[in-house]
Amino acid sequence: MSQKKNFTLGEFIIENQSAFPYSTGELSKLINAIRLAAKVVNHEVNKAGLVDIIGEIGETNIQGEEQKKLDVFANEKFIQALINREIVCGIASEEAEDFISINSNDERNQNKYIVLIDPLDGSSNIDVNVSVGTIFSVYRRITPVGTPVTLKDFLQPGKNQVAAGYIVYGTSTMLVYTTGHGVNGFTLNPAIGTFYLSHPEMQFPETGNIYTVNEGNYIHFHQGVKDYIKYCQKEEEDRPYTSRYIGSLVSDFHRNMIKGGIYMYPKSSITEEGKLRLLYECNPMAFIAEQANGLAISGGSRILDVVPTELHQRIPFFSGSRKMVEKLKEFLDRYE
Ligand code: P6P
Repeated sequence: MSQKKNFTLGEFIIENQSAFPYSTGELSKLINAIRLAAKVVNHEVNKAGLVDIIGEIGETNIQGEEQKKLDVFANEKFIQALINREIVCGIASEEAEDFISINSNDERNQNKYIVLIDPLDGSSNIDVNVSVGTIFSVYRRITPVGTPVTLKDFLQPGKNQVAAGYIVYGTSTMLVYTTGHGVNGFTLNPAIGTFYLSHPEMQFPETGNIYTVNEGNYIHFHQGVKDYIKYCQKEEEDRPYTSRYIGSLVSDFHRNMIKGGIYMYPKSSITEEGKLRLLYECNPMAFIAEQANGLAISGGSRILDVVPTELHQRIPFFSGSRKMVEKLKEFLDRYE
């Protein structure tokens, strides 16, 4: 695939679609819809502190979490962008209990894709001006085209994904995504509203010296995780590692993919299933991790092999540089 630096995202999509002559172009249209919504949300995130769109709306989402105005705004914008183009037949969102079934009247589209999205991950950081992100995951439906989607279309293992990506609204706004042929990062030039290919063929360094975990939960972790954290802190070989934790999955994952590191959100005695959601946080990040020569596991199993049972199910999540995840697994296996 052509990786010409400074390609715009639009040029990149066209160039890479031409590599698949039989493609209908719907996946390209889908990524373009994500691109548009990302610009709209970025604009709002960047002015959040200036106008009355931060803070809570006095409602809670299905996770029982205080809904932020920007959560709801971002959710509406991504869903609107996808529905308006009639290229997806279903959407599931972290912000909504049930999935949305979409019937298209546009015969030009096979209408075969479904999207799962966490529209504004880490939104508790908005009020303190720490970066947040959007995470998306794309599958082909498995029920017949032309019939309403069912829960079965959404409960597919992560290895079935056709695309996944994230937008990180940080010091600069980036869109990073994969369609199964490597990972590429695009940085937004806000002056002209264009994403440029700034990080072609992103790869996790094989190892690193950053470990990322909320150490405030240390006493609740299972012994294997505790032992690994002590291993990271021991003065030996290339250690102690550096501890870095932003509390925003997209930002922590993105930093570790560039510098090398491991992100951990383990299960614990207070969160037996972990905290992160399998379908619209762990699966898309795991697809990106593996496409960038990293790993993503949940205890003993590969995240992308897990067969989901519920739309909003949580799962322990460990992802990052291959050698660091393999070393963690050695510690976990001692207690399995
Ligand atoms: P904790 C944000 O709410 C999130 O889902 C991830 O973005 C982040 O990594 C994690 O939760 C932070 O959780 O329990 O450390 O605040």
